[in-house]
Amino acid sequence: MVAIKLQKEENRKAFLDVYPRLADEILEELKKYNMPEDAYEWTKENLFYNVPGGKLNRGLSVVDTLRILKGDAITEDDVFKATVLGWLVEFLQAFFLVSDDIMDASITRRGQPCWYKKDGVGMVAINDAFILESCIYIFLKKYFKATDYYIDLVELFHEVTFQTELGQLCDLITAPEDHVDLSKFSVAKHKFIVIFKTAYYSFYLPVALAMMMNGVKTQEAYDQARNILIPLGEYFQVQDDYLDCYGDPAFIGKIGTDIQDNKCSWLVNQALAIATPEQRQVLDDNYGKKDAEAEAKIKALYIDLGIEGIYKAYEEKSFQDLTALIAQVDESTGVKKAVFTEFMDKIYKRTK
Ligand code: GPP
Ligand code: MG
Ligand code: MG
Ligand code: MG
Repeated sequence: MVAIKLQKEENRKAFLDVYPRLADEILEELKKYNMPEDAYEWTKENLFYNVPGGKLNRGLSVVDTLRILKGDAITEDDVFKATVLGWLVEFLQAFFLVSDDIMDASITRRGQPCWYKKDGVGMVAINDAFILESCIYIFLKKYFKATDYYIDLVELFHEVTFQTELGQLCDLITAPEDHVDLSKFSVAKHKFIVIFKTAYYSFYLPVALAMMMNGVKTQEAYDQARNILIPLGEYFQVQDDYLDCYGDPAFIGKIGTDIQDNKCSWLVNQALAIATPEQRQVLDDNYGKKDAEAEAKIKALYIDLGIEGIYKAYEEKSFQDLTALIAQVDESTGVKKAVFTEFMDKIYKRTK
């Protein structure tokens, strides 16, 4: 157990050590273009402020998955390439988070002010997000153009980006700032939103990348992986919704905004399902208001409704359902059960 933990720490450190080299490679591109000094320094800060500094779950999962798939046959070059792909998932995530924080009017992220909130940044952050996205394709070309799966990687990043943007669209238009209408919410709507805005890029993408690297070509294998990773990602985003309200901002590194932002969160859907007409009135009157007092009324109602208990029960049931799904995996197609249990271990009962 201790040995496994030490190994994990070492893998994480090795992963982190590659980042400065990647950032430098982007900065070299800027030098080639003779970018003015201030734009060079700006981009340097963008790269170091927004890409590293997260939990790195998504990025590390590419390397972890490849290790499981290849076993002892894994080479140093394999680990390096998987590390690059892992960082590309982190670039994608940085592109999404910088943008999402503007759209959600968030205040902090990863324990520091959101990038757009920094003095002098503001809406330049939108273009900075685009730059982070472009980095993905610079690296894919640089490190993978010579492989027979290069186009598969490019298409996968494009497809998953599109899916995430569709999820974000539904998230946003279900939560208009100027018009609260809780009848727009439903458990089914929530499920669609979270699968698209989170599950594809956070869970399916890292595993599919490692499978492509390992030469897996059959559709059946990718379908099997997707059938487990999408519900796993759904569970992960329900945790995110829960932590938005109940997490400790000092620990999760961000201040929750879902109630004031009128979000179709898992919590409000649970509340809507069991509220009496009087409690429903409290929800209608206070949800989605940019006002701390109204937010406090919603939180008090969640306590009356026992929402935390409902969440704990959901967490248990999800664990059992996912464990059952994993048990059914047919390993002969080119996936391994351990890929999924590894993910489960990373996120089950997470508090950040
Ligand atoms: C998480 O939603 C979803 C994303 C970060 C995807 C954003 C997609 C774009 C196309 C910009 P969230 O708002 O609940 O995340 P958090 O709680 O971390 O702000
Ligand atoms: Mg959001
Ligand atoms: Mg957000
Ligand atoms: Mg959230």
